[in-house]
Amino acid sequence: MSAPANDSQDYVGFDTITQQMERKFLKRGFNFNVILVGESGMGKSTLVNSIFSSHLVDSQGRRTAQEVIRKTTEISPVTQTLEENGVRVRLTIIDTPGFGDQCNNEGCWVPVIKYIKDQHAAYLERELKPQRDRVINDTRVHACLYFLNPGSRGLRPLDVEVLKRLTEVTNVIPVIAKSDSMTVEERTVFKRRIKEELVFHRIAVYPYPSEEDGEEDRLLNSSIRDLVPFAVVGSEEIIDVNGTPVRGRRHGWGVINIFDETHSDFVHLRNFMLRTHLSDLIEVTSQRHYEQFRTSQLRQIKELRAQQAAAAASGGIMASMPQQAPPQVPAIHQSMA
Ligand SMILES: Nc1nc2c(ncn2[C@@H]2O[C@H](COP(=O)(O)OP(=O)(O)OP(=O)(O)O)[C@@H](O)[C@H]2O)c(=O)[nH]1
Ligand SMILES: [Mg+2]
Repeated sequence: MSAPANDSQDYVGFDTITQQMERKFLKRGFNFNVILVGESGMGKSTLVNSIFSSHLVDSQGRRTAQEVIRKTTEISPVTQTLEENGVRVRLTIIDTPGFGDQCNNEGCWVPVIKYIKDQHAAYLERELKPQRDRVINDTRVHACLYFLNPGSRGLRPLDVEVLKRLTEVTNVIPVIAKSDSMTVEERTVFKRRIKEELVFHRIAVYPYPSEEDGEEDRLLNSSIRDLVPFAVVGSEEIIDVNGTPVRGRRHGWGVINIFDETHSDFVHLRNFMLRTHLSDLIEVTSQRHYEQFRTSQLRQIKELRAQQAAAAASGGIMASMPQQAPPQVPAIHQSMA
């Protein structure tokens, strides 16, 4: 620990708490878990690899002609530890198979919601163990990137169904997939329509308004809400543009630089997720989504225990009456997708 800035007798030293916390945090690292939801081929894997500048998950996009085309076929979490300036993040990307690809998409969201609730349940179980682990491995989903099809006119009925359910259990960040397929005007109209439809269907996407927010946070969050849904373009390819390497996509008419703010909202999305709201995404998961799950689970257990106690008590009074089996307290977790 570095020496206190002020060594006088009157200096108490509790202002070093931030340094103390930082050291602990650096030693421990942290988990960040992101789920990708959207139709097959919408560029989910490519975008997340672009955001983290690493090839974390397989994308259909081939980086060499020899590579085979891959397609995500099951919910597959991939964890990797990334390090930047001494800070370690255990990043888990949960890639989900294409959504809405079937003729009948009824219930196609069930496995995704189940996965998210399973992680809450696993955390609660570890938290309630008589001998808890000092640090609970956090597999709870902190953010969901929801990919909207740029070819649709707005939210489709399936999007509404899925978004309603997803926003109840996690922080949803909607993005317009492959936005390079739209003109600037189309993108503006599409964004406006999505915003209106989210309000109409009462779908609350992240970031949520909070009374704790100061003026600065309010301004930042309002500028982010203006951008939602983020019009993104992803690429794992480095293209040479007049001798300058550019991460982008080559079209017949030119090259899209994914980092260029006039071409897409990619940089805004990445800054928002990683530079300004990373800690808030984790905190809100714990304080809002997990807390709701925890409260409802513990309430259910309490009610069942009360029923058991009542059954036991009435068993004493009505000893002569035929006995019914007492209700069982369930193991935590019902996947109520
Ligand atoms: N035009 C355009 N194409 C993209 C973009 N992002 C990815 N692609 C291409 O779209 C195809 C599918 O990309 P993936 O990232 O594998 O899509 P996915 O959503 O992960 O697909 P599944 O895993 O099958 O669900 C590849 O050929 C990518 O190169 C984008 O922003 N714009
Ligand atoms: Mg994929």
